[in-house]
Amino acid sequence: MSEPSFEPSPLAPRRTPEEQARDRNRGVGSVVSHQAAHQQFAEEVEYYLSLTPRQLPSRYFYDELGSALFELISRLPWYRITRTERRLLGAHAGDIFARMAPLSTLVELGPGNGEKLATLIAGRSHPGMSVHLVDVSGAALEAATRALTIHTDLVLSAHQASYETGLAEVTREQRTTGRSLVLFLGSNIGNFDPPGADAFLRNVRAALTGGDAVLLGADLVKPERDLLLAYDDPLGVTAAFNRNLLVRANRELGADFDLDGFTHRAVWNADASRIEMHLVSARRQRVRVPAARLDITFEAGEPIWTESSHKYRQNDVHAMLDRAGFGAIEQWVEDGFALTLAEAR
Ligand code: AVI
Repeated sequence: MSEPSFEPSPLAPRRTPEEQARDRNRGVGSVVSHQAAHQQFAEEVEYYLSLTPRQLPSRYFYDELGSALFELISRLPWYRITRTERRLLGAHAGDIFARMAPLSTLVELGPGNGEKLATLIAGRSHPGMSVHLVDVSGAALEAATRALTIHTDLVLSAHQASYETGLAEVTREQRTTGRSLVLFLGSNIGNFDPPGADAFLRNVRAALTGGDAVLLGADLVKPERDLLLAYDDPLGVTAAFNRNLLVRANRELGADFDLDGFTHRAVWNADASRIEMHLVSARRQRVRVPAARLDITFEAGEPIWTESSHKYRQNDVHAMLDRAGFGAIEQWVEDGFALTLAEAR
């Protein structure tokens, strides 16, 4: 399959290249009211399902059920990103804080349930350190705040906002003179396409000053068999996570996707260095999505491309950070996963 075509469809308002990069990358949309969020979901489904090949943006995986399914994925023996990263964070926290001294501000973009940050700060006191959690999901912010409340020496702020807006808020609020560290973990970077990842890191760099840093978690290229097991697990949890997009479209947009009519497929695209997830139509079938003004006939075998998860070589991570204006200080690697600390130049 070729790179996704992000040419605006005749159904969608024409977007600037910047807007397109923002649109297609998870978590970078703006936070809006419930009604506006519904409208945005409808418009994006209309736009992306009208592309060739048909697509659905992976950021819509994370409704309440999707977030719970992702938590389950992170416990599967075949999906090692979460566990390996936690081990690395626990093992190298001392080193990270020593290298970042005097650290006054920690910002986590997309904190999930807060466990990664909790692992990083466990067993140390950080009197008066400001910790900012940035996420579009109020539920994620609540869970992360709960996971961190035992650390009464921290000054905790939650920002229900896109990464961009949240970072800008943090910069505006900043009163301290120490250094800042931005965490972007879990290989969330891999869900951006390469131009989107570059744009995202450049934004992070623009919000920082020289001497601040980013801690980036990135999953590395590994044998295809291992990658396929991680994204098409024998228990079918990832398949459920993928198909939940259709459940969501049925519930929120009045669509009539037949869940049994779409099969989960994960493929390794070696040329683009990414795992792609698709939902493949099992037969020729008609699907209506009233709120998105769509009436589609899927051919048998026709895919909907739902996610790309890019995998890197250690040097790719350095190069990506370098392009954004960061110089790597240290990279810790274990079990096919790299945690890289890089300083803003
Ligand atoms: C959140 N993100 C980094 C996960 C990944 O590995 O791309 C989402 C995921 N998709 C399938 N399994 C997990």
